[in-house]
Amino acid sequence: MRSATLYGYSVPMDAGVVLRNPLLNSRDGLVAVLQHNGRIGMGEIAPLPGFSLETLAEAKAASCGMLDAWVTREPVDRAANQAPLMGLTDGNATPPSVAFGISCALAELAGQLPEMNTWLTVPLCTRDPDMLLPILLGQPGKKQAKMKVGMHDVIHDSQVVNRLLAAVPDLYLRLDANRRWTPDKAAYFAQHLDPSVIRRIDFIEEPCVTPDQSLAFAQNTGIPIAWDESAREPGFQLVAQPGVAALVIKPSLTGSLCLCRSLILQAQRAGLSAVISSAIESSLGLSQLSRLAGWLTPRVLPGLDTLSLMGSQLIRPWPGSRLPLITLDQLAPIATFS
Ligand code: OSB
Ligand code: MG
Repeated sequence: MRSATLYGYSVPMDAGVVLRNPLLNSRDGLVAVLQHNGRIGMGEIAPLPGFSLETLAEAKAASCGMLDAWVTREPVDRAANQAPLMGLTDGNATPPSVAFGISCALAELAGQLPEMNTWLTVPLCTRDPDMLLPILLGQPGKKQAKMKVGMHDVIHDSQVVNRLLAAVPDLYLRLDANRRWTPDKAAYFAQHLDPSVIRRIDFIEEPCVTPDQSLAFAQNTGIPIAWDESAREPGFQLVAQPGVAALVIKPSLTGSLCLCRSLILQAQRAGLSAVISSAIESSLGLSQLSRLAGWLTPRVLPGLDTLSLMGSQLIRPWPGSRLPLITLDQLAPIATFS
């Protein structure tokens, strides 16, 4: 017997520092809970306003359709059991957030999403870089952090980067400009970096407005770039190019585990690092992203340090977080399928 329930959640959020959208002050999403043969699988479906193309209402409708189809389909044969990794959840009609969440739930049911979890993430330096220092000292292995740039003037940004890299001589930085810079501004930023710290910038995500401008920036400055927004645009082709170091993959904006896995493999084959990253999921989604990263990108730390932007955790706690936990029985069921 298969059964499924779809729940809704809403958690207060202050993501202004990451999303550059101070008006978005709650994170709203869905949780799909699948049950079969005494096993349970969960997935989070949370379109991110400003990034996802689907709305929450569209995600809800698509989720209901998929859960209904799942419970009424003939009991599992071997092929159906492999559904999450066969990509049955992707398709033009399935929004990425839904494909990701339902494939996670199916993978948990089928025991295909490894439980082993390191909970490691690259810390996100949001407001005060000095707050990062104690976290970095506690990091095992390579010290690394991520910093948003492009919100202040480029002189300010370059000074913060110089200061941080000078203060911690074994620190490596990922930067993210979210396409904020014109080629001139990007060049100006690079000119104001201390030449001795440049080799400790692992990459900068999307420095310029267009991919061609970002490629030219990498080639002119020697600072490697990573694709994030560009990789989700229609027609994007993942190829090895000089100056391109990494592909950032946000599964909630991309699609099923199967699709994410094939992108990760493509990136790795092209010699790029594949970096699993948060689309500001709750602690439930983040813990699954962490498991996914430990499984498929074990040598690259994911970018999952967004839980502190939220007012609570959801269903599964993240170790060390002091935020209150909303449990499953506190959520409102939206629809039940059996
Ligand atoms: O641009 O990478 C982004 C979160 C939500 C939407 C977009 C982005 C982000 C992050 C997540 O920066 C944090 C990370 O990648 O480490
Ligand atoms: Mg980015």
